[in-house]
Amino acid sequence: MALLRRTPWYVLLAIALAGASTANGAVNTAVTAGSPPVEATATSLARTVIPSPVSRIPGEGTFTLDEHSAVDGRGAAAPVAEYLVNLLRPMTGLSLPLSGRGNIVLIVEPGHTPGGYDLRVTPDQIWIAANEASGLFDGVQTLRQLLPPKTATTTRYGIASTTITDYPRYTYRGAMLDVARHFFPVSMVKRYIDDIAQLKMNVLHLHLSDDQGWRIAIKGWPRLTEIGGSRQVGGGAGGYFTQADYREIVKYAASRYITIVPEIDMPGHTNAALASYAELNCDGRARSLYFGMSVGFSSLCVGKDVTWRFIEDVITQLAALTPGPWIHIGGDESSATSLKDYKAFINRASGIAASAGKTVIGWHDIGWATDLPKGTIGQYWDYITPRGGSWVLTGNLLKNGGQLIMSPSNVAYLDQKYDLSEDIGTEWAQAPLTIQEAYGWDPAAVFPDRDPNTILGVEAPLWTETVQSRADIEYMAFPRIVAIAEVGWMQQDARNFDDFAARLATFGTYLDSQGIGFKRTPGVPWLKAVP
Ligand code: IFG
Repeated sequence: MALLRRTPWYVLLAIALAGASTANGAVNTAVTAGSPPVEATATSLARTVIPSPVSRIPGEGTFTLDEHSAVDGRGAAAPVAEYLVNLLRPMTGLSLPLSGRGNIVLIVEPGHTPGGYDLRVTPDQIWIAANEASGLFDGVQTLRQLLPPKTATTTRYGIASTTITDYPRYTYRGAMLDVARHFFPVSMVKRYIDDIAQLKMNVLHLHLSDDQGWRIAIKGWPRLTEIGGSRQVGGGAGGYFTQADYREIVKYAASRYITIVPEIDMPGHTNAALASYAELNCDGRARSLYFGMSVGFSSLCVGKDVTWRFIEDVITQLAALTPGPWIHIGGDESSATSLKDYKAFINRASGIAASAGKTVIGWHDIGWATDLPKGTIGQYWDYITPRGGSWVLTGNLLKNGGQLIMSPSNVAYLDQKYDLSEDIGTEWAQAPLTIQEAYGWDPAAVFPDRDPNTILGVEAPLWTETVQSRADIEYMAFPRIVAIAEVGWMQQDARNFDDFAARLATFGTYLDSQGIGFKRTPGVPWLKAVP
């Protein structure tokens, strides 16, 4: 037992004497009076993990992460090894070099559960292996949660021996950030990418256009951003991504094994474009910029050729900038478009997106269309108890060989208020939306009589009509996005709220340590904020 050899007898005695464990199972070694001063070792016996792994078997002994530790990750594992050392160095203060003889070994090899990873901690080694680098990355997110928190004197970290086998329920585990109602710069999007990566989420859907803002530069259509990107809800200065900015976001997301899904919402939710180019309006008159929060009043002019030149350019350029398999064409709340025109529009726009080599996603309203590319995906946003039309619309999509991404607005919409007394948030779907409600649903039970494989995964949208800053984003997202992440990762029968709440309390300390200002919602035994 390497640890025994390296740990002086009086520290082991202190550990044995200490015995008492703190709320989250960390046994803190109290240095007994009289023994020579030693470096404090924080030893975690059963630190909790979110999402909770499929299988976790405790082992004998403890691995000590210290100045002798190094990370060995070569070939396909190398980028994850690089990420791991960059993550753990500031967390631990250790130098943690990359070395072929490291005792923290990351391997990409066949033989593991698809989409999952295997992680083993013994006194001599930490070993993480997966079929793909993305699985290894998820294993690293688990490892970071096994690490006891750093204190002023901690120079060595004890991680209890364990064997973990883990894999996700759904392959699509996403978050959506609406950068149209309020604009957020690249740096904030990158931070949100890191926020969700620790939850093993693997998709970020960016809502790039709406009535209040057009946020992505399109060559040949400069006024979309010059005018359409100039303002935002409330009338303040807006902003937009250049194509270089968008590429930077895509690249950063890919380094966290997160796929970007770009959304251009149409034919409705298009006032920003209609204010930028008069010719896109059926009456040839440019609309005024809009700073309010209403929906359903705008529509592209479906019958005009210029509209289709516009859509061709937008979709073609966005598809070329997006390495991921999906492009989102919106399709929600097109009340200002006749049903006949709406069907024709969605049929044609989805065909253009498919021709650009992408699988099309749209809000499930696109189930009205009668000629969608095979396999078009619907993002479901009605309630967890579907109302009439939703059965038909989603049924049409499934008949067309499509699947559903589940974002039921009364459990997964992160912009819903936590508390009616708070200004931030909206309340049309479910307010207050509690952590219990965000957790207590089963994506496969929304349409109970259907094949569970018709569900591609889950996604937590954050609409930003009332969300104006990084602090607002993280307050509304956390902790309810953690609930959605666990809904997307864990098997349904393995989940229960009380167990989740206990683990969430510990997770709150990670959020504190990252400066994520989350809502300490009722019903969770939150630990006191870390000073
Ligand atoms: N519904 C609208 C969003 C946004 C939302 C706010 C969808 C698909 C209400 N459409 O949700 O644009 O305004 O909660």
